[in-house]
Amino acid sequence: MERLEFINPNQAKNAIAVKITIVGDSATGKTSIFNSLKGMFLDQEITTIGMDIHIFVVRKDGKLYKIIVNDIAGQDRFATVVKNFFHRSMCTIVVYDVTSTTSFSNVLRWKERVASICEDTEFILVGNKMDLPNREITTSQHEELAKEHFKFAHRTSAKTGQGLEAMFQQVCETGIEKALHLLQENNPEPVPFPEPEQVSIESKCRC
Ligand SMILES: Nc1nc2c(ncn2[C@@H]2O[C@H](COP(=O)(O)OP(=O)(O)OP(=O)(O)O)[C@@H](O)[C@H]2O)c(=O)[nH]1
Ligand SMILES: [Mg+2]
Repeated sequence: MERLEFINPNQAKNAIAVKITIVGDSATGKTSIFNSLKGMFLDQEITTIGMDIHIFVVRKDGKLYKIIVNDIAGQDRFATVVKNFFHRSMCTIVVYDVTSTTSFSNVLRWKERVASICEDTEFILVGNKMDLPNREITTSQHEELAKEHFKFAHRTSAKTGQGLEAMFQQVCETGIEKALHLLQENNPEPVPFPEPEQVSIESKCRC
């Protein structure tokens, strides 16, 4: 996979928008994953209210893409309102915390919630907090769930940065592929006009 080049967001004129959604239980580390990618992991908990947005601009095959990440609040009190943010997600990350069996058992519930609003999104599974010693979810549990229900799967640590770049690269690649596909569907190749001789009016005129 060719490495993506990160661009200053101020130079993102004409970039193609790629919408990414990240869901999962509260405190699994969704916001921390993207803060860490921006180089600012925080140890204290700052729960997301409704939704946070993270923006990255990347270049791939000479084209610019604006990766817009909708970082959805995991707390139940936001369940009704956050549904509105799932529309047109091109790639959806479902996160669990590898030290929390509850968050792991809620993974499919989150996937279903998004799929019920946005059928046509690709799902990527992420097990986060791999730096912690008290891991509850085994590699085989992670792989089994991934094999049955997800296009790709990763394990990460927002704290140490483990696995983050590979995960983000795959998320971007998957979202970009979807965005290009949608663009092509909405703007199919124009049908070429027939050659002038084929539409000659003179040739049919009997007056
Ligand atoms: N050790 C460790 N702690 C982490 C990691 N990722 C996140 N945390 C911590 O977990 C807590 C919750 O992280 P958040 O990123 O706020 O979780 P969230 O999923 O965005 O939570 P909501 O916004 O409530 O949905 C914070 O105290 C983070 O510092 C990780 O990889 N390792
Ligand atoms: Mg958050």
